[in-house]
Amino acid sequence: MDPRLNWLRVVALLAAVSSAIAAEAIPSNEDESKVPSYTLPDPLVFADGRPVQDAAAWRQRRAELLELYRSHVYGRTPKGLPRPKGKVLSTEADALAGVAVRKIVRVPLTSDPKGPAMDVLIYLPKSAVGPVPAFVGYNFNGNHAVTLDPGVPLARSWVENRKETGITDHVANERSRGSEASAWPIGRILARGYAVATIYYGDVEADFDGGWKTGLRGAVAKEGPAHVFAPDEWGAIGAWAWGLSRALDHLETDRAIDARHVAVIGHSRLGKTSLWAGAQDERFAMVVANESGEGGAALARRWFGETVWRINTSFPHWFCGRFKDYNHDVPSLPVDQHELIALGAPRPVYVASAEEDRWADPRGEFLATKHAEPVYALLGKPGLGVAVMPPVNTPVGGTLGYHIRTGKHALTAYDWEQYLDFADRHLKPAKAR
Ligand code: GTR
Repeated sequence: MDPRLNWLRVVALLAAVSSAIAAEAIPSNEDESKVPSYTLPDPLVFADGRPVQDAAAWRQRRAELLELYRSHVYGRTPKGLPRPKGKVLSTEADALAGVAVRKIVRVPLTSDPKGPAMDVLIYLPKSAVGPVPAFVGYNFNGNHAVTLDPGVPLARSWVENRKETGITDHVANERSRGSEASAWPIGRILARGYAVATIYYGDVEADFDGGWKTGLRGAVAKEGPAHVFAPDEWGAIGAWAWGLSRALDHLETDRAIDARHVAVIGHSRLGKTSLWAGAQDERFAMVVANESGEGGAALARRWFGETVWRINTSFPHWFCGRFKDYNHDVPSLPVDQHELIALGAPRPVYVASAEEDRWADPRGEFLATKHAEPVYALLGKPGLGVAVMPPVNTPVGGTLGYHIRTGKHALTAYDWEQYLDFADRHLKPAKAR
C-alpha cells in the first residue's frame, strides 16, 4: 500500500480524536476536593508584565481589561448606536395605595419607530422631598410580573413559558401578574427612600438562541436577521447591558431621581448583566450581582458548579463567539471574574450567594470578590474586610460587599435588605442616613 495512505489515515484518526476531545462535555462538579489548583490573572499587572502602581496606571489597565472582556467574553457593543429619547407613556401620582408615584416610560432602542423599544417601570416614594437615589434592574417575566398594580400593562414582548406564570404561548397573560413580586419588594424599597426602575429584559432581546433576530442585536445589524456574528461581536448579555445604560440615560432626565446615585442590580443571568453594565458604564454608582454565578461573579477557573463549556452549550447566545474557544481551556482565558468585579472600582460592588445555589459556586463568588480587593486597596478603598468566607446570613464588607444566605437560587427580601443597608452607606449623604 502507498505509505502516504497510512499517513493520511493517521492524520484522519488524530483529527477525529481531537474533535472528539473538543466536543467532550465538561460536567459540572460539586465536590470541593475536586477543584483543581489554578492561577488567576493579576488585575494589577498589565498584559505586557508591567505592574500597575497607581490610580493613573489603573485607568490604563482598566481600559485593557475592558478590551479583553469585549474580545473574549461578552463581545463588543457596536459603535455609534443611536440613543433615542424615552417618552413618558403614563404617570400615576397615587400608585400602590398612595405610597408611590408610578411612571411608565418607553425608550426606543433604535431610530426606527417600529424597532425594539423597552418599557421602564418606575416607582418613586411619594413622600420624597428631593431627588432620590434609585435601583435599576431587569426582571425576568415582564414589568407586570413584579407587582399586582393593575396599572402596569402586560409585557408586549416574547416571554418564556413557565409553569409558575401559566404562560404556554410566549404571550404574557393576567395570570402572570405579580408572579415575580417576591423578587421586587417595591413597598420596602420605597419606604427606605429609594426609587426603583425595572425593565423586562425580553424587551431588548428574547432570551433564546435566535432571539436576537427580532431584538436589538438584529435591528442594528446591517444584514438584519441574516447577520453572521464575528467572534468578538456582542452577545445577549452585551445587548441587555446596553439597555441598562439607556435606562440610566432616561433616569438622568427625571428630576425626581438622583441619577448620580443609581445602583444597577440583577439576579442570576441578569446579575451577570448588571456586572457587565456597571463595568462599562461608570455612571452606575453601585453594582449588585445576586447569585450571578458562571460568567458573572464566580471564578471561571474554579471547576465548581456550572462550567464555561456548560454555559456556552446551554446558552450559546449569551456571550460572544470567542468565549466558546475556552470551553475546554479555561486556564487560557486572559481574564477571570475577579477582574470584572474590579472594573467596578472604586465604586461599591455587592456580590451575593445562596447556600443551596451550588450551581452558581458561592465560594467562587466570594473568592472573586476577595481577589478584586487589591484594586480597591490601590484606590484607597476598603474591600471586604474579612480573610475568609463569612458564615451564612452574615453580611460583610466595606466598599465591596458580600453575603451568603440560607436557601435557594432567588432574589429575596433578605437580599434586598442587605443591598438597601449597603446603599444607605454608599449612595446617601451622611445626614440622610
Ligand atoms: C441557569 C444558568 C445560570 C443562571 C441561571 C439563571 O440555568 O445555568 O448561569 O444564569 O440560569 O439566570 O437563573
